[in-house]
Amino acid sequence: MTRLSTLLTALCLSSSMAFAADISVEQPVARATPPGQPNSAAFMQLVNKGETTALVAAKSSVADVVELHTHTNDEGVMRMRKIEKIELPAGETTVLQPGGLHVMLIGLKQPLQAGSQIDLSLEYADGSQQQVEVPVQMAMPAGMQMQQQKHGSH
Ligand SMILES: [Cu+2]
Repeated sequence: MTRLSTLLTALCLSSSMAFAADISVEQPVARATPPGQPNSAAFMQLVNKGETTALVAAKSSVADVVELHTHTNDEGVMRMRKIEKIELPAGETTVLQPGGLHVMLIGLKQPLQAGSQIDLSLEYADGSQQQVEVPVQMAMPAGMQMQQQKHGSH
């Protein structure tokens, strides 16, 4: 009995270590697309309750390629660019939102319809993966409307 419980304890410890990243994904949303639009984006809040890690990759069955992107302000023009990872500092909430960090869905196999859900698999720096169901919603175009609103208020 003692040996068995020691073995079970060891198994439990090793399985919990395999899921070292402790990230809670809140308010995930993917942007609905009109027919013919090949790309979309997903947004969410990543709450890191564990140690510092990073989001290093993502995939989804609805898109050929999924990339991690950010926006940079290039002399007033917002441009997207691919980044290798999204840092997730311990104890902090990292926000992916229109006009900022986002998960880019490239080469959609079909239009994303509002009210449906897509699957998203997130991979962290320690190799652990997390499956997320992401609701599809109509959303404002990334950056552009927000930009105009900001400029209008000046
Ligand atoms: Cu993008």
